[in-house]
Amino acid sequence: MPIHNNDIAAIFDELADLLEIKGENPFRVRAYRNAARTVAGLSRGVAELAAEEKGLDGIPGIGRDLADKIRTIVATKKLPLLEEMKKELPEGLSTLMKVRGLGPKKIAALHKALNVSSLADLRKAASGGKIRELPGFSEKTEQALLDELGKTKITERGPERFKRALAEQMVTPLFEELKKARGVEEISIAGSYRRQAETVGDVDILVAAEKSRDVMDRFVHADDVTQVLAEGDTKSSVLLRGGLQVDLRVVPLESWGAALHYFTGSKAHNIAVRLMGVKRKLKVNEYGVFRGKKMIAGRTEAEIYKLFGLPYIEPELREDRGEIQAALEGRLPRLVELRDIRGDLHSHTRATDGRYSAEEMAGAAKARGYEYLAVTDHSKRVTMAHGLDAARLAQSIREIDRINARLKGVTLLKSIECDILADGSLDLPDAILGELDLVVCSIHYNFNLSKDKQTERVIRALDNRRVNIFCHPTGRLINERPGYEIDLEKVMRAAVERGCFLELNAHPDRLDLDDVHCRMAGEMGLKIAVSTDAHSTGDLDLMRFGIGQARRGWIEAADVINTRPLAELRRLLKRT
Ligand code: DGT
Ligand code: CA
Ligand code: CA
Ligand code: ZN
Repeated sequence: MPIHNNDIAAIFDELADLLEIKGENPFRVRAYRNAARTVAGLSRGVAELAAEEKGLDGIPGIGRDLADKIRTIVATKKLPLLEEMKKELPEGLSTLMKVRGLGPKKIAALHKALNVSSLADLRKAASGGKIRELPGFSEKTEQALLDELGKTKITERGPERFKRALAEQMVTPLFEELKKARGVEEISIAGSYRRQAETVGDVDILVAAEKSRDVMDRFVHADDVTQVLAEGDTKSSVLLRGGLQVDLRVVPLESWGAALHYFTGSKAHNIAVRLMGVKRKLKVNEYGVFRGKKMIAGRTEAEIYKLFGLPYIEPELREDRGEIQAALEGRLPRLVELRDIRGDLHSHTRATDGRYSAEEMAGAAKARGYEYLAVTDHSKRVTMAHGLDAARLAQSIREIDRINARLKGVTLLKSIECDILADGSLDLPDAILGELDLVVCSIHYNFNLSKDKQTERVIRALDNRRVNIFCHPTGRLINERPGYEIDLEKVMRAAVERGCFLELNAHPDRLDLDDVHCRMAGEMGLKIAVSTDAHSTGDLDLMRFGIGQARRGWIEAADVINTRPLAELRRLLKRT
């Protein structure tokens, strides 16, 4: 079995973690982190590239040394340097990295002061009130750690829940394989995955077939399966490489709709539908809807909803958050779709930490049928990304004018991702910001202000009439770090009053805003931008994850500014 890009990325990430815990040179740490990101983001398999003579040459950020390491990993599935590091440091330390709120620096501190080197040690130290006394920790962080340990089951394999995008990468080859099986009449992924949840506990695949033999065979013998947890005629479960559990169910075709509905969930939505059935003396289960012994619906999902006098309810809405009431009253949202999107309003180029030129990014936007792409490189405060000062931004403005003059069918919008400084002022002077088509702004530093201060800081930035969009509004990274403390509702109201917008960052590590805040935005009349924060041409395809999240938040096309044609978008970007 060739090694996956993800596995290689995981090795580099773990190495970076351990080096950082050890307090090694930050540049070295960053080189491995960047390598992990690069490898994970490549569209071709690294194993395949490594087999070609010069296949690894010219991958940005992968120099000779890293290329050698990659070849070693491809050949042996191991990296000697990582194995050495693991021997040097207690094993549990890398598991601690999986705890939300703990980074390498904190882990190093806990290890040094309290000899914490496993989850069990951490739990003991936290419940014993030992952690609050350490410099850099407080009673609050100690409590947060305890909450976190209670909430998510963290295993040696990693967090219990997988980011949806990662689950997608892991399960897609298997899913494609199952589609080819003899006897498969219908096939779909169900569960939280189909509901576009940002993370999934496991992946549920549903098949309609008379004979389940071939599909079950292919399932338990698939390439990526490391363990068969259960095997039967209609029901099996496996673990994939990387630790993702996949369940497969096979049902008869006449039950397809009922089963798809049942296994799509959510459980809460199912219970609400079943209760509607009870009121009408109908039994609803995964085999169908029954009056007495007679099956009266179940071939399609729509049929089941229709039986209760409801229009079809999209999977993303099935969370028992009022969707059934809304359906009854005929006020279900018409959810935004990927094809409604006319452009992307957050992208980076080689001028800062992107991997391609503005022109190449424009070509990629055009290839996706977009009308416009905003180039939003970082501002100078973000030194790690070599952010732009006013002079370099002026240069980039002139360059984009030149590119636009020769571009056909797509327009680059001149912009900047301006850093919001700790006091809420912007990182660049108004004069240069005034020359841009739009200004997006975000927080990259000073995450630890009090909630009030953080909220004030952002609202002060929005006070600047040049600002249009506040990006990745909470700063959270899914499964990695919680967002900073901020009164988002207050920020959202301030944005409505000032005629600016919030971003739903579509990157699957962020998906920030979350579904609940998207819905809140829709309800208060705040429009959002769904943007990918692309650092490469391929990243533009991350849009679909943002759309999934927006749909979970009841968002319609009209709520999203980048569904508008350019002329209309320009009007929306004009603040009075
Ligand atoms: P996950 O895997 O934690 O991300 O979330 P789900 O929603 O995929 O949950 P999972 O895999 O345990 O089950 C798939 C679906 O099967 C779930 O969404 C609804 C349905 N289901 C599972 N257990 C029950 C149950 O006890 N009652 C009802 N009504 N439905 C259930
Ligand atoms: Ca599931
Ligand atoms: Ca499941
Ligand atoms: Zn960005």
